[in-house]
Amino acid sequence: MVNITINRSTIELVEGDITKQETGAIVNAANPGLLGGSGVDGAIHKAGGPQIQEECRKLGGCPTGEARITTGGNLKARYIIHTVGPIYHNGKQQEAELLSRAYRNSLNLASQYKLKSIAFPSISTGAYGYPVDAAAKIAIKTVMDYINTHTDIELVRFVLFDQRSYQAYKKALEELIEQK
Ligand code: AR6
Repeated sequence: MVNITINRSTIELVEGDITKQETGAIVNAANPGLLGGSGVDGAIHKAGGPQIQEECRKLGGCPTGEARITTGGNLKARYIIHTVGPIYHNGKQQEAELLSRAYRNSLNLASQYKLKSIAFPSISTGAYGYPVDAAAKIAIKTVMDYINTHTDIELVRFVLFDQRSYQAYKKALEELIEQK
């Protein structure tokens, strides 16, 4: 586990399962239909129960880079923020901007709901194929920029599912801190 405080907020990196988090919200790496899928999306719907799918159905989808919110169902987290990262093609289809927007819009929603803590998975780096080293830099940089200008969210935790992803985020965090 790594953590660092910037401005009034802590960024934390842990290796683990996002469905077990007790943060105010956990973020789901969803698809534009919001009707469930594999990976972290499948795990969240499975652990949260069928009512999440019911709430998602009423939302009518979510464009790439945007975010929507539902309750946490049976999860410990009070809310689930569903965001849609980009599918990685060649890096020239605005993937970086769309990935950054997915993080930023999720943080904005957490602020709107007055949440003090939020947990993110590594958006887009599974089925959507975003190279994890590049994605980690964008994720951490976007969160750093946000907490430098907003003080309401006290804890932003990245929950990385495997050692490879954890190491990529740790490296990105260390490099971005050095540049400050
Ligand atoms: N906790 C934390 N991270 C997890 C968990 C978990 N329980 N399970 C998987 N991961 P992915 P994407 C990691 O494919 O690339 C879905 O079908 C996983 O190891 O879940 O944004 C959606 O419906 C990887 O590091 O999301 C979309 O269609 C990371 O989460 C599509 O996949 C993201 O992998 C979204 O693809």
